[in-house]
Amino acid sequence: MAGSDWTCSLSAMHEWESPDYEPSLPVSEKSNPLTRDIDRASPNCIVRMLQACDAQMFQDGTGATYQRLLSEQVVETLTEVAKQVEHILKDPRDSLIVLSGCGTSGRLAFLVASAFNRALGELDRSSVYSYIIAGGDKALLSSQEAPEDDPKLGVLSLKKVCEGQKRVLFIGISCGLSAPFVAGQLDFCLQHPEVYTPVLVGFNPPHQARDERIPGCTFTFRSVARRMQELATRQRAFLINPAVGPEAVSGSSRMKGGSATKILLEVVLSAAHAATFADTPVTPKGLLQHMGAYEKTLEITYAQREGIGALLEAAGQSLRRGGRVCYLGWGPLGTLGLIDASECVPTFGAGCEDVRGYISGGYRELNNNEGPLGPDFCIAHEDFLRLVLPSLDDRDAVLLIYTHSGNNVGEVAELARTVREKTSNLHAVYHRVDGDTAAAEQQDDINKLCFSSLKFTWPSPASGISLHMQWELSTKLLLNAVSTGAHVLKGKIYQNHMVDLQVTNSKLYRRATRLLQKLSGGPESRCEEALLKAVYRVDELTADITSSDVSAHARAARSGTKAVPLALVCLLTGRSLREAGTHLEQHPIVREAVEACLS
Ligand code: S6P
Repeated sequence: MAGSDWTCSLSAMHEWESPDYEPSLPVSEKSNPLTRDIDRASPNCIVRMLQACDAQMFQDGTGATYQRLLSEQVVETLTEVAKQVEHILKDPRDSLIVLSGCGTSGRLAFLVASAFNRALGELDRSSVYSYIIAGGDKALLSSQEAPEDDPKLGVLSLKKVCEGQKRVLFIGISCGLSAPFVAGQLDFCLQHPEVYTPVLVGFNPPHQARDERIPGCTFTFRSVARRMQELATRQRAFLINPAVGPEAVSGSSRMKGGSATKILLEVVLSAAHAATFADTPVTPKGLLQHMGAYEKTLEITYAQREGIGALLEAAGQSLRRGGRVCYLGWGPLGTLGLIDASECVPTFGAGCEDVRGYISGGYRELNNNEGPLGPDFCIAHEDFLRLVLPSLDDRDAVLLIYTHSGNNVGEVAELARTVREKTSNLHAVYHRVDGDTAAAEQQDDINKLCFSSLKFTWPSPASGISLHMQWELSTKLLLNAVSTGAHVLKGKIYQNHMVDLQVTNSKLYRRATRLLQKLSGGPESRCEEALLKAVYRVDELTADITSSDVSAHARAARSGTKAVPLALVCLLTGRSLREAGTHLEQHPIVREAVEACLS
């Protein structure tokens, strides 16, 4: 396809909602008809596809198969949950609001809990929010996929955080309604209603929640979601689960799933804070207004789609030439840079150095529970200057990410000068309020140093809506577009699937098997067999292997690479593992390797 003339028809926007469209898959795992050809699209076209995908978040739900972000029922539940939060804020003694999730969902739990604790701090109030991320704080900055499968670990970490509390509002986030870690926590809450009120945030209807047996447990995610659904009628549990449409890269819930999580949580918590501290009662109308501000955020962000396309192209070129992409950020936008960069490793099989984030102030600014995470996780600008700058050259792209509101434009200019001595591949992305001319001179200096500068100008906010949260969402969308687009340009995606995924937990194992079925046309049993052979690197499966469970396979998969592409080549060509390995060596770009087999 696709060139520059990609247009998105109304039917393509809605195709995924048809009951006949990939009926066996939950919404969060379906492939998006809008991005079928993203692997061959131009940079501008990629941005337009991502824009259309993101716009699906706010599609009208009237008469639709699924409830949506703005559906009456969803807004009603958000209102109820906001009131629960308000109760706790008004009387926070022995009470806690816990946000928990795995991978991106845990990262957003951290980001949102931190922001609202900061807001409380500014009002001289003590913190009320806690976050839990499966695998602990190092999962904020790296992929820890295995703990996601461990419901007991989920319960243990919840008990630890809630020790001594008498009232806990627990918000469990699992975009796919699938993570056993979160299912375990929700089940524990349901068993202890005298303390815990559970809220589930995700983006599938309950009947599409994962129903796979969880080893050692009597429940599945679906059975937990069903129990919550029953209790929801009495407001003893809450389900916030609008559909936002399939992800641009199938299953990559860091994108829309993460954005929608951020929107929903912020809408709820902002409303509760306004009710408690600004005497503005929680109402569905108020919540809808907040949502409207986020919809506007998408518009303002994608109005710059050509600028985003240029950034994505620069980043893609760097990766293709073996260079690096570095995000240098300030404040929460810096945290978003750290998060986006760390997700490239599990999402695209990228190397740790391919895309890296650094934040001004390092761990002091990040303010995570466990503090500095050791030499493998260097995140401060000083670390960038010490470890990266000496070897930086024009192949590497550097993005400065900041706002004009934090009094740090001078610091940005200084860093820009230092980086410019090593590479001209320097870009600025910044946000400012319309009419704010402070720091204009320093910005001029930065513009002169940078190859491109992307300026986002925002209207002064209506009351109650934090501009900072809109800037964060805008930055998340932009960085997701840059890193996803850059890896698409590098040839990491086939159609709209990530083929080279690591099967390091049960969700990824099942996704890989399905993908092999789809791309090879073979039956499930043959595809799983091929996958296992590639995971264990054997041409014949032993009884030991076939009698092991998925968690053992996921453990084995941690030590190898390219299992899924290898299995696919074997399935498509009938070659042995060794021959398939040679084929992949000859075609290091996964998309080309697959196409060579198919042609
Ligand atoms: C997705 C990301 C993953 C997920 C994690 C939790 O792009 O790479 O780490 O966030 O698997 O998924 P879920 O469905 O429980 O939110």
